[in-house]
Amino acid sequence: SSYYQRYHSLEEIYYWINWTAQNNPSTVKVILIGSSYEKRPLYALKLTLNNRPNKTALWIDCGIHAREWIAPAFCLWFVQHSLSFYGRNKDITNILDNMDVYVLPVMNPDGYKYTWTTDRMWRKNRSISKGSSCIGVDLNRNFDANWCTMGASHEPCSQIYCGAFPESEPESQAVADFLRSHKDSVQLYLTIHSYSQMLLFPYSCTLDEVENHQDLLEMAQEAAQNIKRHYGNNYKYGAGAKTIYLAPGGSDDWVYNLGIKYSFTFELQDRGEYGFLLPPSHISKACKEAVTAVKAIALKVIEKT
Ligand code: 0X9
Ligand code: ZN
Repeated sequence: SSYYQRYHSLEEIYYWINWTAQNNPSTVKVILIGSSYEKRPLYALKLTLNNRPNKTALWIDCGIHAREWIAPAFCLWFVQHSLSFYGRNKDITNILDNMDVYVLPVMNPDGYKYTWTTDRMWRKNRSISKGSSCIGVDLNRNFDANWCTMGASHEPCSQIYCGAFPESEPESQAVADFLRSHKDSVQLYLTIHSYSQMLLFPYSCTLDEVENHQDLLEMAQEAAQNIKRHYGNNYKYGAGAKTIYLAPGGSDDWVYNLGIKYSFTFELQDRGEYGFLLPPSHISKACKEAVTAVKAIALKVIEKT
């Protein structure tokens, strides 16, 4: 199997980031956006395949939840796919001609490391809370979108602990800071999770519909239909709160309120057979499906803007 059909340790991913940038000096840059609670670097890659002026941008982050190993695997796959199919595949070329792409392969490096060494089912980051022996904040409850209302918990021992205050964690703060300072160029935000095969969009923090609900619904529907047609798998789609559950403090909702009106959470394979323990033999199909969805959605964003 190829490098991209395996899961990689955090050290291997850091090595891969550096290697990818070195091998593509004119198109790939490494950006240090911050560091984790345990002081590991948060590196994003910036892909610039075409230097035309006034380009918009696509942001993709992976691995906000430690145990969802298919997510970092997808970020690596997507970078590799973009670099090798630019100029050969019509859709990839069109997307990269019109957008720069930022990819953060592992948003939660401390948690990811911990799933490789100690507890495969760890979800949160690894920060210590005052007054509790329980560790970790759910980074996808730590953003400032109806923070810690119904669907999150103030209890540090909870898997959905929201943290002491919005953006209390260095990982969520780094992503929020980067997006605040790039909100004029970033038009499309994607955050990759697993599992359950869903394409979700805001809101998850309230049952209210967003102003461009119909647009987002059509984009997600087209993406799901393309996956079904090419790969036969079913993906549900819809606003988060009504499709899975109310869950405040997520990055997708916060980004939407910041003004990035195309914001999606992908929940990749599977639907529970293996769950978070998706075998490496399934990586390629899971990533191909997700690329199909990215293409459908990014092309629609380009059409609309
Ligand atoms: O609950 C989550 O954070 C995500 N599901 S997961 O099983 N990967 O943990 C769904 C996130 C949907 N978006 C928001 N809740 N904002
Ligand atoms: Zn998740």
